[in-house]
Amino acid sequence: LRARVLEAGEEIGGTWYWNRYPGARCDVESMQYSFSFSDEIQQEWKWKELYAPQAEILSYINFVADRLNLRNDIQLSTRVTAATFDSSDNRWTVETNVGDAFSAQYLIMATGCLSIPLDPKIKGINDFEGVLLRTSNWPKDGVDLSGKRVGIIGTGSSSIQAVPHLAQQADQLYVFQRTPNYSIPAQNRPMDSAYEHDWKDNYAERRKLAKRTRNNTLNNAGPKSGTEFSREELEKEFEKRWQAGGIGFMYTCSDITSNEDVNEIAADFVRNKIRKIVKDPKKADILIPRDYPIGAKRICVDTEYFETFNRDNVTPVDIKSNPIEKISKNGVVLSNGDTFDLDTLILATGFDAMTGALLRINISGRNGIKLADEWAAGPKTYFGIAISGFPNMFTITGPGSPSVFTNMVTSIEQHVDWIVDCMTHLQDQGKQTIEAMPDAQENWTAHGNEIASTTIFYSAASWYVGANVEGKPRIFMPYIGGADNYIDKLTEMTAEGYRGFEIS
Ligand code: NA7
Repeated sequence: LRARVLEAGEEIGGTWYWNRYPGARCDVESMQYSFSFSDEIQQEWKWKELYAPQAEILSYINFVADRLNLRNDIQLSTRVTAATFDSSDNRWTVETNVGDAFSAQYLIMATGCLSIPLDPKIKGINDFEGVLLRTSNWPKDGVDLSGKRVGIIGTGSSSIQAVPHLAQQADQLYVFQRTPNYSIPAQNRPMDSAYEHDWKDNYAERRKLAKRTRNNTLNNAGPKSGTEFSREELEKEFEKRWQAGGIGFMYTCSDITSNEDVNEIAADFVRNKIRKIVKDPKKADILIPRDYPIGAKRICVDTEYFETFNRDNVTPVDIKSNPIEKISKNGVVLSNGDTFDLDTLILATGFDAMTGALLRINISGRNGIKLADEWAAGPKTYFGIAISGFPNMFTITGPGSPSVFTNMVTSIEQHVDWIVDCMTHLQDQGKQTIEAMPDAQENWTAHGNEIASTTIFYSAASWYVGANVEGKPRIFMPYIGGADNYIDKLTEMTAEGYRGFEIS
């Protein structure tokens, strides 16, 4: 088989190419957030920090592409606009914005879970006469904000990482916050060489162990349920996790996202931390999340986010109780008439997650059915890797797979391996198509929804459930049953002769 990679960006790197705002950093440890398929590569690359910044990950991706001589197969600055399956020859035609029409037997959608940025629908946004920036497409040469009055809308992971950096430069920084977020300190530090060597000496074993966890990451998942601890003991455990840093906090106990009482103790622990860190009680009051469970929106990981509000030049602005009325040519105007004159306005307002990139391509499957119609009431997939009615099309980390709840690199590798094995199987058997059967897809989707319904995840207006996009169906999109269980089920289905697929 020959492969052609079509990429919208001017360079490779995906998320790590686009999201180059100051402070952008991974929240999975570098030693784990890397490819495992080549021991040579994982031994050779040297990570400089415990959690890698965006620029380092982008260099790593480029290093891998060069090392494997992949560039000749990649066509940059090319956005796929349509993909159409033709049953008469069982091939896909893939059209692009630069006028290509490729014919392909297999179509692999590696379009990303968070790749379609959203601008807020705020009146007058185009009237702003200052500089309008987006964390999701930051100027490549950086921006000098010294002496500037800067506003940032949004307080998700992107903003929480950017704010401490913006604050150091800006004359005044206004953080427009609709929903306060829970955030855990990364406790990032330079890579300790003994730690690096320990990982490199034990990579094969560690990678295997990581795949036996719920999130494909070794971060000391607590085996115990929160109910086995007293409140005091539980708080001690949370303190240990807080000191260790990172998303491991959300794995302190096994039921943190399913037992509301345990979740509330964790949430309260973080609220108290915010109260202690932020010296001005009025600012702290704005920044404390109260009305949704911790983890129901993706947990944030920061470096001195809350501390930054102790600076005189940083002001949190509550736009929940006093929403933005409009953007004027000078800046932001709130409903009560308060105005904030700005030189620069930054949008950190999130993404059309999981389905956004797929639905922006006009995908037509067997008998002309449209993906947009099939998913009108929410995404349906078989294992998040295939869609009924769309033969020979695969989705990498698609909705219905653990994806964003895991170390993405590992989940991507698992899907890539599965797809390659599947195509090899078809070629070996002299078969032309593979297609998920509707009932298998129904069962898988129902299974995912059923697990999600036993969790706290429907209790927040998050992108996990599509709540950040007007009119998007409220369906919990990732698979929350655990990466370990997922891969067992995928392996079992495959071993049973690709149960639930029709191969012809
Ligand atoms: P997120 O986490 O989706 O955050 C977007 C933020 O923007 C969030 O605070 C939103 O508030 C806010 N937002 C969105 N639209 C508006 C409008 N119209 N007005 C005011 N505020 C708004 O995106 P990120 O880029 O930070 O992070 C995405 C993922 O990347 C993250 O989860 C990690 O996986 C990495 P809301 O909470 O909806 O009230």
